[in-house]
Amino acid sequence: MKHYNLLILLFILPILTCHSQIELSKKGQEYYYSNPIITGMNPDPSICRVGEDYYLVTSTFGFYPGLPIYHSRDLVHWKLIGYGIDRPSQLNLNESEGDKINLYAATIRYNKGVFYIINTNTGRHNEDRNFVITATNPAGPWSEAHYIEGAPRIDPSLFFDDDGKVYYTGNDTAANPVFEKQRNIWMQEIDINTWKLVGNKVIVVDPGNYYKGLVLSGKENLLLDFFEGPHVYKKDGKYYLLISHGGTFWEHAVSIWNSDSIFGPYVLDNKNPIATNRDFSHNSYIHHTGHADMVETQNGEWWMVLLGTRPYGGDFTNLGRETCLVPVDWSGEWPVVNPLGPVGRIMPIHHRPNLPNHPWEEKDIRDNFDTKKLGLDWNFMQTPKEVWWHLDAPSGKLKINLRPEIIDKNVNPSFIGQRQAHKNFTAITKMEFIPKVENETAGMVITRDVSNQFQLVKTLKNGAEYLQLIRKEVVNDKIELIIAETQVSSKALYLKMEALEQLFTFSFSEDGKNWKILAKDQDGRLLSNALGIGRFTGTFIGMYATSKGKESSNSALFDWFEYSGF
Ligand code: 6LW
Repeated sequence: MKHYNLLILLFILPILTCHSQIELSKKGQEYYYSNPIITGMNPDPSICRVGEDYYLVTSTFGFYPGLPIYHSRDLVHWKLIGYGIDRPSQLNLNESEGDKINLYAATIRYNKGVFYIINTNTGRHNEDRNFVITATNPAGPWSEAHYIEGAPRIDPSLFFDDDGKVYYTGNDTAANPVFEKQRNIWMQEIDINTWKLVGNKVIVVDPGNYYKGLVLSGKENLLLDFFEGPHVYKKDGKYYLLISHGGTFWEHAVSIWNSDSIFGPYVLDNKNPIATNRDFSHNSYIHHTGHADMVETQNGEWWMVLLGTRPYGGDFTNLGRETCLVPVDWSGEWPVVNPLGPVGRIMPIHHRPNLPNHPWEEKDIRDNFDTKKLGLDWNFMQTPKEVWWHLDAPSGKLKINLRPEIIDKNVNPSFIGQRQAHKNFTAITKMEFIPKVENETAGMVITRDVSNQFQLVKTLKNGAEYLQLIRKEVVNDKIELIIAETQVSSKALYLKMEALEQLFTFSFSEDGKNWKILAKDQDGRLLSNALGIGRFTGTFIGMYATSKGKESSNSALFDWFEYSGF
């Protein structure tokens, strides 16, 4: 703790206050990095190393393209290079059962020139919903999905043993559960030529045994709910099993077991959990930490990536579960997380990996849509069945067709958005749109998953063009309220959303110079996971057009979109 206080004094105190991400001084960045390392909805991170390059994948649920692939050379600076799922032929995100939303936690591994991602499409009704995709270039293209029969539930992982055998590890409900939220960890050999599970399925960790007190050592602090996110590592001839537990919210934690043989028996490290912030207060800077993966650098250091959230304005996490990084000392039998202390805790800043600093070029905050393809940051909800957007290069505008779909569950609406990645941000777009009939609407939307949202949209009302701010809340029912509206006349409208943490301001301009506030101090907690909405996902902001259930030949043109945050 002494070391940590010194650090705060020297390197960050000056600029801690208003920034959503702890901003380190230039000097500070030479020695330290701040968490999260990838901001906005990026949960369940999995990582692998190839030479001096690191690749990381996160969960994306019903958003398309799915499974973003990030690249780094220093574990601190990450660049989005592509997606594992970016073709409708690979899998169909529109298959969604109830609120089960598609792509849960994935694992990325590299072996003999091939990258492997194993993942679960929870939207599929039947059993075989775990699949593998492969690629030789991590930026893609990735293969079609190879479904694995007989692989239940979620959080699949692959382990390539040095005898050439490959093992599948995942979680599953217990045949005879001892307690409600019991999830066992199972393992089975897998043939990566046929994608068939071979040999016996072995329960390698059964939390029911701890519940029944059959196994004592290290049980004290072991929250037994929801054993998930398993990964196998081999070190000094021993097999290690890293497992997350406690559920992905305030009790989230990570523990580790080891064994001399792949199928166990696995023994629990008596210092578990090895990583958790569950005893931190709810308004601590980073919380909910868990669902981890580990990597050894080319210099023999070990590091852990895991999800974490940044609650603000109370127990509210608008940004969803983000990706964090924490140092690991694995010089002994067991890995020790954040060895310099506080041990096992994930802090806002840590000292940097012993790797050459490798920042990527700054991203331009404005997208002028003068490219042939949409930028990688842009996502859709579910898999588009038809191409209803057009990048009109000559005019450098993005045209979005009005379609009957509205933003809702299991729908692919005319919404193109990107992750809200900062607590404080400004987003502006220039839109040209003339509504012809009352149900035609277009503009800007910020939405938590596909439910709670603010819509800053232009529409027709009593024959006149209006700009409206609509607050949509999905509790038991959908409550849509027009918070404010004003008549507008110009074809081109500049729309702006600003957030200072949970305080939102919505403005517009008809010339891009003179701005008028339509509504301010709007409560942003609508977009947090507080109301149990979008617990797994996060907040997206973007461009939207709809004709609300009716056919339309109309479209909206977006000249540019700007997003900047701090
Ligand atoms: C992920 C699992 C989890 O697959 O949430 O709460 C799922 N825990 O580990 C989606 O993030």
